[in-house]
Amino acid sequence: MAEVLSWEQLAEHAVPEPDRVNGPTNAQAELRLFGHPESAIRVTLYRDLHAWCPYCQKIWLWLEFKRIPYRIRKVTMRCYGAKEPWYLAQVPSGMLPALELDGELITESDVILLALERRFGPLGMSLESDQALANRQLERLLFRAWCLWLCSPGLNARQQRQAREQFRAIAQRVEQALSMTASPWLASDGPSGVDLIFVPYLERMNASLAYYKGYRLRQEHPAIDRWFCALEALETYRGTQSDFHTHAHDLPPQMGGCWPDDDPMAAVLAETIDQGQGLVDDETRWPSSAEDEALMGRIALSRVLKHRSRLLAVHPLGASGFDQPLRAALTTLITQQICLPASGSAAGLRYLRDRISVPRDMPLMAARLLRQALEATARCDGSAQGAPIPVNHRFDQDPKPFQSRPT
Ligand SMILES: N[C@@H](CCC(=O)N[C@@H](CS)C(=O)NCC(=O)O)C(=O)O
Repeated sequence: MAEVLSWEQLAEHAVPEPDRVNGPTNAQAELRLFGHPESAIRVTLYRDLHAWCPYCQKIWLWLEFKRIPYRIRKVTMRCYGAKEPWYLAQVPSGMLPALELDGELITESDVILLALERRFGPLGMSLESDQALANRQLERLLFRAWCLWLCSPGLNARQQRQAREQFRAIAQRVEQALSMTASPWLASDGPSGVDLIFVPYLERMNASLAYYKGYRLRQEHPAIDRWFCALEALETYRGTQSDFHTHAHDLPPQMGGCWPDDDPMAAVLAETIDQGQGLVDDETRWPSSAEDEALMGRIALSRVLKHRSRLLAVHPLGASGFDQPLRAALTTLITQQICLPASGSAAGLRYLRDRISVPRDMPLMAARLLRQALEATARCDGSAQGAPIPVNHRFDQDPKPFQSRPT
């Protein structure tokens, strides 16, 4: 067993905060300039604090790919906590996203995308072209087949098979649409606006169908896998990408429940995801070298150090009870050597493992390494689990204590 490092020793492995404003796409920024002066800003995006809302992700990706300077104002989604009154005063329904463009407030993600396209020009193929319209309809068809399968309680074995086959048939139509071009994309010249419209739900389908249905989207549909691989090669996409653990547990309150099929593969994949192992190849096929991994471990460490006092204060074991186990897990993260945590800390370590939110807190790969280190440390102390993750809400994920500026 390795010796548990002190906070001062751990801090020696931290990396400096990246440039949130002009650097790579990230969930923490409140201002994005892409090298322009602040006076060039014409856009404010109202987006959810968790960087989880699929409709916000479309707009977020579009602005990032087009490198349009913009401000971000973050708003709490209902299932994580109370909605900010200043936002309700502007958008009484409280729905996200919203966008201010040259002083005009616009809601509804598709309306927002069209307004942005008209003001700044399309990203590749226009969203109003016949081909894009057909693809957008296909995206909604796939969405409906997914919802029917994932969110219908009490399906019997025959209905589960039927729902699976309905989904498969529409996913095959998406594959056909993808094979119309020589590139991995829906339009030939790089990711276009219509590709971005597919991103949020294909990402959520990929995660939730593995977890609840044992259906491995990327294995079943090679053209969709090629499309994901091409996306993952882009740093801009990776900055917005969530992981399977976050999606599997953030979807139920949003969707009104997600229901597992009686499929042994679903149970195996769900357990692997819950333990924080990640699903290599299904979740991401972005290759990471040993060097990348070491850096990602240090990024995870730095994110924990930044929020250390709040993390300890809100933890069920309390600051004094969780200080040593957390340092033990972080030591493992950095040194790859197992450290013994204080007795009785397994549930507390797993509580944190289950409450890392991607990309709100850190990138996918950093979170995977941190979850793995927390689990490996917890195992030294036994099999006790943290409080179950709620399925009707995620108030356990209220980000307010971690915000740098009051709302
Ligand atoms: N049709 C809307 C749907 C937007 C939507 O459903 N947003 C959800 C989040 S994913 C929302 O704001 N829900 C209220 C809340 O969670 O606070 C659009 O495309 O913009």
